[in-house]
Amino acid sequence: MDIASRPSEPVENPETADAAPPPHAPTVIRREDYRPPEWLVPETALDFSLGAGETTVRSMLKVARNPDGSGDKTIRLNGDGIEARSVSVDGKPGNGWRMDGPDLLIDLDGDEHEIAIETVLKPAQNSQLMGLYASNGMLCTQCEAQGFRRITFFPDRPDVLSSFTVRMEGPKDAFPVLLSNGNCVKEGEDGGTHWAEWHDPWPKPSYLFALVAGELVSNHDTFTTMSGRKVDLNIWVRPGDEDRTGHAMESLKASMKWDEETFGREYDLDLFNIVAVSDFNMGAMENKGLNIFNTRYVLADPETATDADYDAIEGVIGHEYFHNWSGNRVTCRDWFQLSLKEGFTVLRDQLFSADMGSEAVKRIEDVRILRSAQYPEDSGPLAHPIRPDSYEEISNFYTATVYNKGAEVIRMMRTMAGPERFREGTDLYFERHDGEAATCEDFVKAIEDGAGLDLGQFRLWYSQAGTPQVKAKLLHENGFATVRLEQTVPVTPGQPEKQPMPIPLKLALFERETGKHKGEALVVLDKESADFSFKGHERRPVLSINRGFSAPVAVEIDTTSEDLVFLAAKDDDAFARYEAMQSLVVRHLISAIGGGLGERERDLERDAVSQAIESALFDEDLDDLMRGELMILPAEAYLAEQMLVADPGAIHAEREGLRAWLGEELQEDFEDLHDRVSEVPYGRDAASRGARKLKTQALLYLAAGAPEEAAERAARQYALADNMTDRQGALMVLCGLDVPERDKALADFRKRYEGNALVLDKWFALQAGSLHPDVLEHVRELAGHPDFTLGNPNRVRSLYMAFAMNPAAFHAESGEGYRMIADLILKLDPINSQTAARFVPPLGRWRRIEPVRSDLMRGELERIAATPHLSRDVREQVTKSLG
Ligand code: 0A1
Ligand code: ZN
Repeated sequence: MDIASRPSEPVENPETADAAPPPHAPTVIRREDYRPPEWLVPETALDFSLGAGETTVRSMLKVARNPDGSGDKTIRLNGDGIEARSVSVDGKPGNGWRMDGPDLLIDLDGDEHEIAIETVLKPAQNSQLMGLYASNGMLCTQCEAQGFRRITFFPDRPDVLSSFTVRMEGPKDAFPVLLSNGNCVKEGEDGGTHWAEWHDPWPKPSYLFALVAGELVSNHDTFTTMSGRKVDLNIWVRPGDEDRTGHAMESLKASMKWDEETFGREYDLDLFNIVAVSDFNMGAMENKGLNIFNTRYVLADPETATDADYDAIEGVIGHEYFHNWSGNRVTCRDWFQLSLKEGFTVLRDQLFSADMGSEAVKRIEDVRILRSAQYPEDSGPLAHPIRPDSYEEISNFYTATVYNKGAEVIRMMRTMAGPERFREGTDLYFERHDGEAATCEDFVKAIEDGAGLDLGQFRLWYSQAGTPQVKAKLLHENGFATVRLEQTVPVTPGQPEKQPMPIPLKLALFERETGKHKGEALVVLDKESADFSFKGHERRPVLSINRGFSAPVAVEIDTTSEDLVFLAAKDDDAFARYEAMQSLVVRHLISAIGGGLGERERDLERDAVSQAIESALFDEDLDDLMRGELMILPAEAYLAEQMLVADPGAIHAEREGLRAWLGEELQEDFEDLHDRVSEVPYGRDAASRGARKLKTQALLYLAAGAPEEAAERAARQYALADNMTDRQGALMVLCGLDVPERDKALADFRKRYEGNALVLDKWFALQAGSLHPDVLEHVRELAGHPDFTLGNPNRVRSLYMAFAMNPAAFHAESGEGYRMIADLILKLDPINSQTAARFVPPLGRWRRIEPVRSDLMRGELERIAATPHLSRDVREQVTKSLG
């Protein structure tokens, strides 16, 4: 390749230099500014000479003018922190190239050219974990959303699909395994160096490119697809970890089968590789044929992984696999369409997990995540529609809104169409857009056409942010039961006015005497208010609404505690039953927190809650997994959501006070329950998992109401545990108590799992998330622990995210919790800005917090904002949080 040396510093146009924006002026990218690419890249050949210290990348791009472009002769090749060592066009050292900030521009006269570029990377110094980086001795890549431009210059946008051939060579001892997308087509060796060439037959955008090189071993299996093709499956891990890959492999095969049966989607390569890496910013990545996973979503055995870990692995393996169609075969036109692949794929993974286990429990878990993570986002300064209109840093938009609310929006379409017609819609979507970079509008249109729905007004769910609030009231007259519904969509940043949305609500009317209803109805509230009448109700029925959580809205029902107790005991929709229980508790806690309860009222309300919990404890028709759900008190974040201005101290005190009261009141019941479930032997079946869930739930109540009894039981549970669920549950309870058993168990845990990074993460998280009064001090000490490092996102999250999500500690009146998180953000930003930015939203809640804490929180945000050289990630989040 010809070498044409060029200066690599940004070239400034002298005429516009004065007008150049100040260094920190944000560059806002807008959805409405989308233009098709001027140039396409039908073929890409990459050649890597691998080394952790230095890797050389030679790229050869066949580029072709886009007939849909405007005819601009300049091709923009994005770059980020890289320099071109050489550039040539059609075999000649290029003269016509120049830098525009980080991007490389070349003027091209004809319609087709070959561009060759050489870059040199330093993977071991890449602490951002975007692009090519070193992790635990191996080299791996992360390119979504804009990491490919840290490897080589390229039109790094999802609507440029290219057919990739990748050659890599490197020392065989350091990198015995060489992987990339697609199939390995050639390999060879020469002395201590070896090489492999991979070809991916499916054109893809650069964000789906991946490469892995390192010492890895695989758990190998096969899967025969619905058309009879045999696919080789490998899960690659560090030597020694292979015994913990069985569950991931089972989950993968189940996902492949499920997608064939449920969505008619067949895998399209002869090989599917998964690699587990220990340094990873997110959960996992769906690179074509070569998924890269955070180790925490791969490795599991009963001794080191909890039931929740097993479930998460199944869900994430499914999620990444399902992206092969919803994301890879049909990708996104631009990053504003992120929910096209993420919302849809989350829905697909939710349906998969529901089919693999308990549908009801899965639904409750999904709603719990939505309410504690997405609702606060939707009501805060960072609120955005599931299809945002603008961004500064796209990494900040991998949010609960785009993912989880995105899934709820598509689920509503499925609810309105019914599963069969919805499937016709998704079939049409895949058929129409296979091989394309599509938009959310394309998806809605395909569902509209395929399922036969009118989704005209429904499109508002894509453009309006904010959680709709629905007020429901039941009127009863002359044998008619009328459900009166009213909606408001709250104002959100940049959206002062809202239109009513179509809200599909499943409802049922229960007869008090029989405890039965005559069938479920689906009503769609598409105006500000509407009445829905049902005849044949001689006596006033009990209203059960938003059954199955048919719409992601907040419903306020004008009803009595008595009716809620009725539904909590009798509703045949598991979600609605859970919801009634939650409403009962939420309602009581909100009035108690507001100080508006007299002693007598408080006693009455507490009695109602205890009655509902008791009915859950003793209902023989309930399985234990569901019983466990009914026992979980509403999260403090969700309670805070119900208030215009929240006092986190009061919320915590009331919630824990209620738990302590229940723990005392029902002490014997909880002890009996703990005794009963402690007898159940370990198994992966639902009954055994349910027993483990209840074991820890019972301990939590006892810890609040009868701490000594709880400490003894938890210490015993810890000592006798033959699995991580029991051991972690017991340790969590002990961590919150000021008892000698606490330190003993913590020391044992650390020693027992020496060298296991994922379990050590739990050790950090349990202490940072505990109810212990000295958490702040513990966290400060743990930050100085030899095993703590800012270089590993899992470790950072295990200490600091657990802390930021621990309301009592984070919201300490002194403001020390806020200071700690702000200090972390500033320290982490230069190392890993993407992860640093994820810690801003907890501080961003200041407007909804009582004045003293609110000032302290805002003060910390201002301190961050005043710091020079912030990353774009942190700057965007902090500025918006203050704005
Ligand atoms: N598409 C992935 C999420 C993902 C996004 C960015 C990443 O960069 C660090 C990594 C992963 C998914 O939805 O699973
Ligand atoms: Zn995804």
